[in-house]
Amino acid sequence: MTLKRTIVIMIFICLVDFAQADSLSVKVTNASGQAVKDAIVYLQPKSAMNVSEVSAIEIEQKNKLFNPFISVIPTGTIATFPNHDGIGHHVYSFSKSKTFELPLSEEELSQKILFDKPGVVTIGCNIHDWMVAYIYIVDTPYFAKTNSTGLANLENITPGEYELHIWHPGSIINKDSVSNITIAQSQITQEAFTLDIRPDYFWKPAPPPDLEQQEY
Ligand SMILES: [Cu+2]
Repeated sequence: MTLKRTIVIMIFICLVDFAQADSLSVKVTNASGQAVKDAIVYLQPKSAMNVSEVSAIEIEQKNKLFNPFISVIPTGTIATFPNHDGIGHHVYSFSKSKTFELPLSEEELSQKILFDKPGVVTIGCNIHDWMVAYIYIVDTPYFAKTNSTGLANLENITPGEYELHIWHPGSIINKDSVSNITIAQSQITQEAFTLDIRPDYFWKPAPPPDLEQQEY
């Protein structure tokens, strides 16, 4: 069920003419004013821009959970999904940006998956329904994830016109919140966003209590 509620966006722009120039600091809170961690924050350039060099990440399977839970990566990143549990996992995604499947295995998988299309990829496990991870693929060198205080910092930004995107899997609008922003030379820009989070949103996936000790 999708509830349509307005995202309240409060923008404070603070200009400082020294220290880390050309940077953007974004604070994300929920409707109650609490910090929202693991929100994806990125600047989409309005003209083509080289994405940073190709990198690699690991999404491990440990204690019947994916770790990390939420990742943000540039297009061209390669991911591996090592299984440290010694029990079978069957990793898959049906998302538009990347569809793949790593058949049931108890081994440490070394298969490389290339993420070359922007968008959100939801990763699941066919054996353990609660196992979920999100990978957000972005076509920009400027991206970050909010920390436990709801803060994300983007640095060394080329001055210019951008779209500022904010995304969180618990967001009621279920898509990016987008606004236009100008990054000016030698300035630190600060913005604050309020995201409405679904009341039933789980902040961290967990196995059902009665299954936690079960060996399978
Ligand atoms: Cu599993």
